Amino acid sequence: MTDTIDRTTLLSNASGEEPETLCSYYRQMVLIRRFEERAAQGYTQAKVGGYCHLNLGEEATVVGLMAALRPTDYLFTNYREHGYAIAKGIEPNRVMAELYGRSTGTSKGWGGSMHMYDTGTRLLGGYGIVGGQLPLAVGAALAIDYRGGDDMVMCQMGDGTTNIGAFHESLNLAALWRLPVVFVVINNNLGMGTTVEKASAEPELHKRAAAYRMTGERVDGTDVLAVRDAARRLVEAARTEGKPALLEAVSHRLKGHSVVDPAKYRSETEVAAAHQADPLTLFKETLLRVGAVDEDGAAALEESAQQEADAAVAFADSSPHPEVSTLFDYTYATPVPGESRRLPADPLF
Ligand SMILES: Cc1ncc(C[n+]2csc(CCOP(=O)(O)OP(=O)(O)O)c2C)c(N)n1
Ligand SMILES: [Mg+2]
Repeated sequence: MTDTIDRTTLLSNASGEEPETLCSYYRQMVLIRRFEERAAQGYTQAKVGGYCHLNLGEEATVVGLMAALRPTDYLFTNYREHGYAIAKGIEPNRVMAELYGRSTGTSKGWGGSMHMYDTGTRLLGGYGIVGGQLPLAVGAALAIDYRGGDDMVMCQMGDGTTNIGAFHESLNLAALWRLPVVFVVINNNLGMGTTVEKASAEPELHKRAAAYRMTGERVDGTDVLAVRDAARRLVEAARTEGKPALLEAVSHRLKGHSVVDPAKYRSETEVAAAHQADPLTLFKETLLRVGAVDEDGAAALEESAQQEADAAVAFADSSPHPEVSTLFDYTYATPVPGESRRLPADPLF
């Protein structure tokens, strides 16, 4: 990674904040960490199926970004979205139930880890196809522009996504039509096992915005306050002036690409550096230093976050599986003549 992170900024940013705000961000970050650990455990117990990508190490980015949005703003993400779903306001119970494939989940158990969806909180999807969310996010921004009002769209993606054709098509249209959308690249330096330097001719990803005469900024993704403030500025410009933007949050993936990836391609030094930049440790130290919380207070927040994650597991585990008869209920939004509802082993004719 080409960037150096200035640790003093987090401290000076935090000095001007209300202790309640700082504590609430810290608790959300810990909740996401504990939730993801329980999700990984559920996977090893075969309670969670399919793919499963975690936000471990990216919690400050997730919480900072979501703090910049109004509840009515729309969000599109890639498949690494459990933390976003929680920070956008979905109950952890429903997120865990979706991972467990239960009918109480955000997508009634049919979506799983990569396909959380919730109209109430305006999370319009996790997407498993790299870059699949971008054209849809631009479409949503076009709908907002067409209807009027001051909603906006945030579209999250990874660094690897910036080399997908849909990235360029989407940024071009958003800029050309002045749509209220902020694209956010989570630069964790890895697309599966490939580094940004190996994959991107311009590794400073925010600079790609220049090709579309769009604002492009880079922010330290381990600093929840810097992320929130940068996102807020860009979100408001998108909302009020129809100025789309590209924000790059430099972040760290603590574990493998997905829960089944042992990440053998990473050196010990690299993994140690990621752990040194652990946003939870950094933020807790900062909170203690500015006196927003003491050790006992921090421990109480951590304990309550652990309990909430554990409760989500209990809720998911005790929730029913969807009825097999509902398997085809959500394939199309409206009835389609001649739609096949054949189950495996059903006769063809
Ligand atoms: C169109 C497409 N190509 C390839 C894949 C396989 N794939 C899944 S995740 C991924 C890496 C994406 O990396 P990045 O955008 O940096 O996101 P991160 O996993 O780091 O959050 C790839 C290549 C896919 N899902 N979709
Ligand atoms: Mg990546």
